[in-house]
Amino acid sequence: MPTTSTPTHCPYCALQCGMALSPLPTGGVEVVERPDFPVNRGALCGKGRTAPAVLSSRVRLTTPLVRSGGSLVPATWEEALDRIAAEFGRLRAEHGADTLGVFGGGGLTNEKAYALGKFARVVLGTSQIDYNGRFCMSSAAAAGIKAFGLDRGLPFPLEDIPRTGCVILVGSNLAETMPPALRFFNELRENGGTLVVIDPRRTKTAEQADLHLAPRPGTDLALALGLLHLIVAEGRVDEEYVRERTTGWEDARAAAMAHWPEYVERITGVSVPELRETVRLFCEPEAAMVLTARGPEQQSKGTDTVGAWINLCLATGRAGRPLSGYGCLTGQGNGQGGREHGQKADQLPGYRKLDDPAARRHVAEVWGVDPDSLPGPGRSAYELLDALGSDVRSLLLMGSNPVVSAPRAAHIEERIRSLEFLAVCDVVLSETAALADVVLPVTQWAEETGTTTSLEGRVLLRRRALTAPEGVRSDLEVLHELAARLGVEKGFPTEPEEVFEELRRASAGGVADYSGISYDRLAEGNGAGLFWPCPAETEAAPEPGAEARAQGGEGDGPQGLEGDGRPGLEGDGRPGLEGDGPQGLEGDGRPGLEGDGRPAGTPRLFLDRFATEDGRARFVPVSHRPAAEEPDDDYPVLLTTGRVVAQYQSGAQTRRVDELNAAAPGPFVELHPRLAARLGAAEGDPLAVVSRRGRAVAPARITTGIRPDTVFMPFHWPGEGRVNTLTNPALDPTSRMPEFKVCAVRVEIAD
Ligand SMILES: Nc1nc2c(c(=O)[nH]1)N[C@H]1C(S)=C(S)[C@@H](COP(=O)(O)OP(=O)(O)OC[C@H]3O[C@@H](n4cnc5c(=O)[nH]c(N)nc54)[C@H](O)[C@@H]3O)O[C@H]1N2
Ligand SMILES: Nc1nc2c(c(=O)[nH]1)N[C@H]1C(S)=C(S)[C@@H](COP(=O)(O)OP(=O)(O)OC[C@H]3O[C@@H](n4cnc5c(=O)[nH]c(N)nc54)[C@H](O)[C@@H]3O)O[C@H]1N2
Ligand code: SF4
Ligand SMILES: [Mo]
Repeated sequence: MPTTSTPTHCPYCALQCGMALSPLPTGGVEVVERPDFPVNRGALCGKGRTAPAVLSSRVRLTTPLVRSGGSLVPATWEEALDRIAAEFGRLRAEHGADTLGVFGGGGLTNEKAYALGKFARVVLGTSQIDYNGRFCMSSAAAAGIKAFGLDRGLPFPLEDIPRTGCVILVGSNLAETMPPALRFFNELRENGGTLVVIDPRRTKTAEQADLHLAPRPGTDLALALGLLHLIVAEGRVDEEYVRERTTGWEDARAAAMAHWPEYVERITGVSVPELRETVRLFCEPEAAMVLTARGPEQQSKGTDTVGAWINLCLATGRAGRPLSGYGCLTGQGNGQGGREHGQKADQLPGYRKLDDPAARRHVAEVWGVDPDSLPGPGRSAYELLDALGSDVRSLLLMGSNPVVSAPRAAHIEERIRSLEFLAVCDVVLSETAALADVVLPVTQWAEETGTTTSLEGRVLLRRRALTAPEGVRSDLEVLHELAARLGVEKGFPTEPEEVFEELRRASAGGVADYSGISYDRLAEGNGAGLFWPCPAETEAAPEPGAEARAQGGEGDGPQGLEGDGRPGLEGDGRPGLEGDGPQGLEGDGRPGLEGDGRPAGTPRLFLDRFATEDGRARFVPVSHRPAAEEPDDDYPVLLTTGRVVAQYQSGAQTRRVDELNAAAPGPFVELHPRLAARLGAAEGDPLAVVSRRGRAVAPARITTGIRPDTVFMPFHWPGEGRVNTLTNPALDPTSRMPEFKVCAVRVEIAD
């Protein structure tokens, strides 16, 4: 094992902050700053700083567990693996492959996500695989594909933010969810740019804003339409851009014109002068951006909502131009890569479509199987969880804790309990693992090597920095062993680099093309990574000025990407941005170039053309519609949910860290003093929040920083305070994203 410090990345969120791990004389590692990594420049939030605490075996699972006589008891690896293989084999023989479910996670490395998708299709032969990213950014992904023909969270690096003129941040509380990223927005403001934050709560992020709009939860779609209406009415449309670079404007314009500002004010609670001021801040500078996060996306109309924000960018010529664009702030550590390599219900590696015959042929060839043997698309995450115990009789779970994080969680917990067989790979005994028939203890970030793709589309190398505790094995080893037991001896290597080499080939020619990326390239220089698409020909250093040409074009790209191969490559990945990049793109020496002049993949997308067949971005005509559940006499208050800085997701990992628990010990109900007065509630009083799906209890936290018609709860805790007991699984029709961000509740003092 390394005796000096190892450069690597944080295990948690999509910012993928660089850090180094230094061995301690007493064993274990400590986190050391890595100021040379350009994104966070050494800064870390408390979760990243304390991440090594979860490595210690005190909080770890270090032996497989098998259910026996109603309880989980220690077992050998052989027993545990044999049991899983036997159960999967039996259920498949008796009931068919589609009764075997697989659920993955956006925290898994690219290698694991790839291997898991391949395992489901090739070893189990099931279509029933999906993952928690469906709960995360799937609406933004769907809207991005519709409009631009391609989904990469940010089409530009974060370093562009300080140099744009205005950023509208919709439903992101990044001061708590990605604290080191706040720097880019502070720099924006220091440079004279402005920040508009849209959030029903006056969050830490909203406090940094020049303008904070606090709409009623679930009304972002109307808000964006109202802004577009004003943009048209005030003559601020970039007609030339619309003509040359887009299609579908007339229908989108007509839809927006039906959303009068006064009507929008009534729906959203945002005043007409605030709408006008937002338009002014957004339209006056030469460049501007819209960034969305979970606020507008986790809605039953999330795809249309993001579409409306993209329309705003397109109408004003603020997409596919330097320092302008729409982006989604992806959430999980590998939330980007995790959605590209095949653990999604409808997907094959390289962001290919499972129902595309050419894509099936390409991937089947890499996998050495008959294309016809690959199953078709399966169910989306919530629908899969909802089918447990009925159509889907067993589940292999890797990288998620749905008992805490799924919507309508009491129902989902009951579905999980009704499974014939549940196998969970985890590092700790999560609330879901505790229900399993077999639990396999696996290695984590610092004990294994792998790649992740950050919210910028930057592929990074996470390196092994210490030896795993005795008794644990990697997820890749688990898949290898299970495959062998189920009759597939080859194709599931345990070395991450070997898996990556195959992933490269499987992704080649796809939308998310990693074929030009290698561990060696990722390890070079300061380890700043490579942006996809990064096709193989960029590996051999091209002549400066040469274009990174799209290769292949076998016609297997989904979403009309075929034509000339992958659009979006020309121009934005090539050296020579200097000339045409206004506003200081030059400055720091051509962004996106590695030391030796090779392009670092494609940091900036769409500068010359969008990834659609005709190269134009597509407006989508969208209209306001209410949330799936609106308040009424019985449930008169709106509930929204989200995060706090010191806990991560279902809390499976961070609730094991003393320092983080001290900072965020448990759930709470944030409410306005007026609502508190109506209930007769004082700070800290236990409140019962009741929805049509259940009841949760947590102490009151009274603040003027929230709308009086809304309460907020974080979702990091199980048990009585589990907010997902309340949430509404109404799904977006396109992305199948559940409506985590709005449902109707009644609030009472708990007795
Ligand atoms: N500390 C911490 N950091 C994390 C995570 C974590 O669990 N903890 N998780 C990571 C992951 S996977 C993700 S996806 C990201 C999420 O990052 P964010 O999207 O920033 O996180 P959230 O708190 O879910 O939601 C952001 C904001 O949306 C607001 N909101 C609620 N309803 C609405 C609405 O209807 N409209 C609008 N405009 N806003 C609304 C909430 O008040 C909240 O402040 O964070 C990542 N980083
Ligand atoms: N109410 C409400 N609910 C939400 C949200 C919300 O805003 N509001 N947000 C949603 C979003 S955006 C997300 S992303 C989900 C996240 O919620 P979950 O999917 O539950 O995510 P985590 O809590 O990160 O769960 C990851 C699990 O995998 C384990 N793990 C970590 N790394 C590895 C690994 O490498 N291998 C294996 N085998 N296991 C590993 C962890 O210990 C943990 O138990 O929650 C969703 N739920
Ligand atoms: S911001 Fe995200 S990546 Fe950075 S240290 Fe915190 S959790 Fe880790
Ligand atoms: Mo997420």
